[in-house]
Amino acid sequence: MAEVQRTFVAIKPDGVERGLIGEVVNRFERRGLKIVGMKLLKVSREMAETHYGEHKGKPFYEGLVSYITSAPIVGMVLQGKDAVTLARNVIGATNPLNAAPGTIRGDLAIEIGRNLVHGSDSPESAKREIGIFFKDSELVNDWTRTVEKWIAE
Ligand code: IDP
Ligand code: MG
Repeated sequence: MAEVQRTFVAIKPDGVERGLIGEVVNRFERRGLKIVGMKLLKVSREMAETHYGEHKGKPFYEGLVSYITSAPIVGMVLQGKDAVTLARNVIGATNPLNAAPGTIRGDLAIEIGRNLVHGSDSPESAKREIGIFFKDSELVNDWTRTVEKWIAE
């Protein structure tokens, strides 16, 4: 049974610098996911270390923290049935070299260290990541879209 979930998606600094905010947001909107939170922010080193804690000690970790803190990101909370998997599928494989055409990374990126977008990998990660980037008061919890019945049964 499909479950309504929330996921944390971020347009990373390369996406913001390259003027791809609209292009990326558009892909999630068109797919049918509901945006319940969105903001532009500069990620602090502390936030980056919390968010990417699982990668601490890996060879790419320092570069990753420096990349994600180098320019603003756009953080989003997206909601929908199976939102976590759905968003990961819209984003594509971690290494853009292996990302399918039609995915964000497969269409717009070429390298793993500049892969444009982040998406939570599980409902538990989503919960944790949403908590890093958003206060509950910044999320719209009391909105039913009028188009909802045309997107999901
Ligand atoms: P994901 O973003 O698809 O979930 P993860 O394995 O969780 O992929 O890695 C987090 C991020 O760390 C990637 O999106 C990418 O920006 C960066 N990263 C992962 N592996 C490498 C690497 O080998 N070199 C450079 N950056 C990497
Ligand atoms: Mg990940």
